[in-house]
Amino acid sequence: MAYDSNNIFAKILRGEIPCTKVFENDHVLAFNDIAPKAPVHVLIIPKGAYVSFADFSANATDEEIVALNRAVGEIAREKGIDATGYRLLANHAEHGRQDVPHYHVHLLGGADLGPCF
Ligand code: D5M
Repeated sequence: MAYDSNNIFAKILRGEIPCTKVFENDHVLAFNDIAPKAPVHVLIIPKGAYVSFADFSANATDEEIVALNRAVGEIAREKGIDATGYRLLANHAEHGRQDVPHYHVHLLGGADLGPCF
């Protein structure tokens, strides 16, 4: 699937749509989900144009992959959910019900999320 530069997260990265930013560095932006499913619901995205986990894991540089993973851990610590726990989720394509075609990790926590399956 080709990257669509008009997707919502691309617009957020270009500053065309506002977001509630919680973290940013050279490779990563993180912001609150607009429809939170938990007291903490942050979306962590690479700044590079990657459609999905499949695209990111195959084509991102090692530096980008490390940066995104380190950001997830750092944000969890900053949000104070490291000790109590959290859930990471990345939806991929049709069966994963991915809505926004720019790779993102959902970080959910701040309450008992219940069983995943
Ligand atoms: O999840 C896409 C997620 O993106 C979903 O939880 C809503 C969120 N979303 C959509 N638009 C926005 C804006 N403008 N700001 C913040 N969050 C947003 P998916 O994994 O693709 O199904």
